[in-house]
This record gives sequence, C-alpha cells and structure tokens, in this order.
Amino acid sequence: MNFPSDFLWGGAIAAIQAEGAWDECDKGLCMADCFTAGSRTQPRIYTYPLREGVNYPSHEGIDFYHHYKEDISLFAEMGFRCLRLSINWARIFPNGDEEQPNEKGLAYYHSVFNELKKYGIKPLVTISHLEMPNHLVREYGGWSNRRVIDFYLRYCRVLFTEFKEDVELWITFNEINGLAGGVGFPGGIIEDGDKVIDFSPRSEEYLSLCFTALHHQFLASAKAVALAHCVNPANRVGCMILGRSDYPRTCKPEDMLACQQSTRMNTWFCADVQIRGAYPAYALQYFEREGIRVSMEKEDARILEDGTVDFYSFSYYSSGTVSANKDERVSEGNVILSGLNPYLETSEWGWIVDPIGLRYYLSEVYGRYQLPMMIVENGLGAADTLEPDGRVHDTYRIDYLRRHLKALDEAINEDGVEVMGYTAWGCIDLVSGGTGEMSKRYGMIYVDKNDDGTGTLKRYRKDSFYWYRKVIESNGKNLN
Ligand code: BGP
Repeated sequence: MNFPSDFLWGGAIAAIQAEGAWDECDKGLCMADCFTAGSRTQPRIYTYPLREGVNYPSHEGIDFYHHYKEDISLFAEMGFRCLRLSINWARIFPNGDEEQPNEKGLAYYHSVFNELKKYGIKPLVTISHLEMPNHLVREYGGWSNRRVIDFYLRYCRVLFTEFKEDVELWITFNEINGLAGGVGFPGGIIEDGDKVIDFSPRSEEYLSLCFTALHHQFLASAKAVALAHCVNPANRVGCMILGRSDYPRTCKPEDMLACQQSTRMNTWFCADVQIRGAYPAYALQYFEREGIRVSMEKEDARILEDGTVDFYSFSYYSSGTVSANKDERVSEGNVILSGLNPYLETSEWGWIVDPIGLRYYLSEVYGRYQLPMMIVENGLGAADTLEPDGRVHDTYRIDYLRRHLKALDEAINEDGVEVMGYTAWGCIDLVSGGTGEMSKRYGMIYVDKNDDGTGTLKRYRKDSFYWYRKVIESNGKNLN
C-alpha cells in the first residue's frame, strides 16, 4: 500500500443534501428546494409552487448550515485533509440574475472555510452541484438559455475573488455528463409535476434541449476555468464526470460495438470536450443521426479551446453492462441506465457493486488523458441501525470502502495512474439525491433523522468512522 504523501483523503457533501436552512439569510429558492421526498419505488417530483404539507428534504437537509462547526470537527477527528463541498448558487445570488451578491451568503461560506482552515482541511468546491436558482429555471428555461452562462460567470467571479485566500481547488459542474444521458434536471430543464429523474424515451426536441443546455455548461465551464486561472494562477479547476465502467454483455462483436458506442457518449464525450477543448467527431455524428440540434456560435470553438480543465474528477459507484439488444434488463443506478452483470452483486438499492471496475476505469481514463485524477465520490448507500449504546456497526460499508481503496491502490501502484485524492461520498449521512431518503445512508457519521423528517439531528460515530481514521492515519497502508 503506497499512496502519495500529499494524497487528499477526505469526504464529500453537497449543499442541497446537507445544508438545509433553505430560506435563511436571504437565500433564494433553488431548483432542488422544489424536489419532494421519494423512495426506491416512488420517484421524486419537482413541484412549483411549493405544496402545503409536502416533505421537501433539502429544506432542512441535515442542517449542516447550523452544525458545520461540530461536523467539521468530526471530519478533523477522522484526519480529513480535504472536504469536497458545494456552494448553493441561490445563497449567493438568490434569483441568479441580480447584479450584486447576497453578503449574508458570502459571510456564511467564509465562516465554513475559516473553520476548515483551523484544522488544515483543504476545501474542494463544486460551484454547481445539481442546483441553480429556481428563478433561472422558471424565467429562463435553465441552461437551455444562453444568457445563463453570464449569470453563472458573475457568480464564479464573486466566488473566485471573494474566496481567493481560502480555495484553490474547484469543480465547475457536478456529473456534467448526466445531461448527455437525456435526463434534463441537471440543466434546469424541468416543469411542475415532472419526475426529477425520468428515463422514459425522449423526443428529438427534448434531447436537443438537453444537449443545448450541456453546450452552454461546457462554455460556462471553459470560461470559468480561464477566469479562475486569471484571478489566481494557483487555482486548479476540474471537470467532474459521473464515472462508471461499462462492459459488453457478451463477447459478441455486436455487444462490443454497442458498449463502445454507449461509453463514448456516456463517459468520454464530456471529458473529451472539457479536456481536449473541442467536440469529438463521434458526438457530432451522433447528433446528426439522432436529429439533435444544438445551436453553436462562431466564437464557441475558441472558448472551449481556451478553457480546458486541470484535472479529471469523478464519482464512482457502479459498473454496468451494455448489449446490442436494447431490451436487456436494466439495473438501477445514478442518472445513467445500464444492464445487470451476472457476476456482480447489487446493493440494497440495486446499484451494482464493482471495485475492480474502479481500477479499470482509472486506468482507461488516465490512459486517454494523462491528467491527474481525483475520486470525489464513492461509497455505499445502505440502511443502518443505531444501537441503544449509540454505536452503528456498518461492517458492510467498511467492506465496500476497503475493496474500493484496494482497487485504487492497485491503479496507482500497479497501473501507474496519477491520483490526487479520494473523498468518500456523504461522509456524514445526508439526503439521498436520487430518492430524497435519509435511510439511504453513506456516512461514517450517523445523523439521527428519518425519512419523514423527524429526528434529533444528533450525530454519532459509526464503526466506519474509526476505520477510516486508521486508513488516513496510515496514509492508506492499513485498510483492516
Ligand atoms: C451522485 C450525486 C450525489 C449523490 C450520489 C449518490 O449522482 O452527485 O449528489 O447523490 O450520486 O446518489 P444517491 O444519493 O441517489 O444515492
């Protein structure tokens, strides 16, 4: 076991799943504040206006907003060197299109960064993690509107200047490739009553909207990268890809080809644009074939070229299979669908568990780009039992993490992949993005909160807390 000495061990959270305080200190309503609670079988719905008596999990989250000092001290106790967190855009620009930022929002994040500094924990900030001010969704059609690029850049400029002393690691958009899978909400393409995650077959018009929104996010990201470098040359900005290894369902050449094609659009496409600075030919041909229209302007090629990212970050939970036969059963998973694998087990929530897939993925991606990589989300969503003595014996989570860290070690030491760090997803229990549940827990810290919103919000150290502390203390040498 040999991890680099400056390896960024830590955890990851997102504002909409942790902060709560949805209407405090002049924060505006954000898109995710309109997502109802759901479950594995009951989809979350976007409702606007908000409905009386409905549970909207982001409104309270785990109340990180008021508990950040306690939570950060627990992260420090585990030895974190890095915390990935996101800023809620609507806390800084409540409607998104104002000229001036909300000072109270800035003050809050200053306090959070100061607290992290106290413990020597580096922040890695996601500028937009599956949210945007709801006003931009309603009045502008989200990212399908080119004007949103300027609003985003105004927001970025404020962040880069305001937090120049505190933050040097940035991610422009969380899981930017979600939009390429034809799920519109990450682009703010959503209407009252829509399912938040909806995999039903989409029209050419809908897909055109998604890819137009994605194009605008590419431009916004590229401009943000250039701006970040200009404000502070020490800034490093990453793309963030929903990572997943896909295997052909069988060794039939047709399945190989189908797998190659789906991997291109699901995995390679966004990073190709953000790292190589141009649309790959296969994507343009895909648009042509599928009748997808994306309006691009003359200057766009130059913008993409001038704003390529510094590192490749990604989430990794699962792998999948692809078959030329489109009817093969699909597995559950986050935002992109794929087939089941008879050799692998699934989690309680139906996500395929595949540590070897992580090693495979790291090697494939590094081989293509040779950019430093960072795993900014990985973990097991599982139900936990809080024992009467306040303990949580989450051996299944330890086992999941251990196997993935072993795979990571092999990728670094046997395959030569350059990895900057690892931030475990939901290091403290938080609201599930996909289902809106609390019971789908990822944390090493248990938060006493139930799916219906009841609970004391008290924090408890799980067995995985002590285990992860040992891992970090030994710089990854001790995974037992
Ligand atoms: C990713 C998101 C995270 C988080 C994670 C786990 O797609 O970036 O925000 O939610 O998946 O997913 P879930 O919470 O649905 O289990």
